[in-house]
Amino acid sequence: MFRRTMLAATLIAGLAGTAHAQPSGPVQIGAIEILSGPNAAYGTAIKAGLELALDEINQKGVLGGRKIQLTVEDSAANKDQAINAARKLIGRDKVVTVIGPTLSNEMFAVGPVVNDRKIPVIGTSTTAVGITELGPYVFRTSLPESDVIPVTLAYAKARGVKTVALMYANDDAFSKSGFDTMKAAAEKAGLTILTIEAFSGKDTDFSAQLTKIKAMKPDAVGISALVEPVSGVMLQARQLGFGKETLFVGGNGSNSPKLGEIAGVASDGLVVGSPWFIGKTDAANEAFVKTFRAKYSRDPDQFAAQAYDCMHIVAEAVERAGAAEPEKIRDALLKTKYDGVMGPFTFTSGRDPASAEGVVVLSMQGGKFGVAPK
Ligand code: 1QQ
Repeated sequence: MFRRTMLAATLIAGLAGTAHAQPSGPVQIGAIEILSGPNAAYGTAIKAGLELALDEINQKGVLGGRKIQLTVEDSAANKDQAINAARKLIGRDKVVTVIGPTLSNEMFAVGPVVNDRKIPVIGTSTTAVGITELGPYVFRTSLPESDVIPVTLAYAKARGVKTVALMYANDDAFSKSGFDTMKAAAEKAGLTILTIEAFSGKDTDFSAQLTKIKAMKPDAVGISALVEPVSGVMLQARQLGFGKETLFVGGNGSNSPKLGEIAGVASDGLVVGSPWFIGKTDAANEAFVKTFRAKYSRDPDQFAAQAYDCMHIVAEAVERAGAAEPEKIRDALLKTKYDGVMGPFTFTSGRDPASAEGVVVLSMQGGKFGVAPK
């Protein structure tokens, strides 16, 4: 009995070891991103960043000239669709690494599935608490909100903010986790929380919450939500007469040019902490912005920049792994030392970004992000 179990275990281990090794041909990498629906701006930016990096990588190739083939699947921000995409990428394309998915909400569904197959899965934009705890194959290159929000709130405090109202979408993992982080960071910074108002990410009417908040006259309003509801909140806040006396504080969901596209100057003054901004003057970033503009005739955003670095990080890991094998790529990823457009990058042993330095506070000015005034 014991022997038979051992034999079965060995067979299974053997299969698991060889099923995804790719000894020749293009190295298959998969990505799961939101390319349709209301959150498509995030995934579209990420796809653009990945593909720009891929152009550069494939000029030389990896592992002695093999190309990387990237297959990008649309999740439409839907958990089931994201899981199906992962199964397709693993079963059909035999990918050795998965990049994405876009939302923490999706990663909580997809991470365990890919992790069970012992294939590295790397979020470039997942910022909730608990992402990398999903398993030893789950990585992220995005700074968690818990590293960024305290910097944004310190900025608010320096601007004289003492009281704050918090608003959040209670139906996706990122928005809820970002809110928990905002609340804890506000308390730690000694700010007084006047009220907490929840809404659904699908809501379009925030007037009840905003009317209540306005009467309390908070110095700041913190909003943890994805970009569509944040845009809706900003548009309605202006209609209800919120002016410059109130500082609006967003999170990673707000850090998209989509905010300006939807809300225009109504979003002016909203601040976000960001690990990247377009005006970074180092040579790597200037080259990235230039080539991105040349390829796509538009500006990159934070999501594109993070994805661009992540694709390079994965390609380098494949190279150092010496083989297109998930297990070896995982080990190589852990030893990453990459100098990219986000700055110097290494992983913690827990597979999160090691350094939270370089967070800049941005604010909306004329419907676009710039460095926030002191
Ligand atoms: C998350 C996020 C989103 C804003 C990414 C688009 O940070 O889901 O974790």
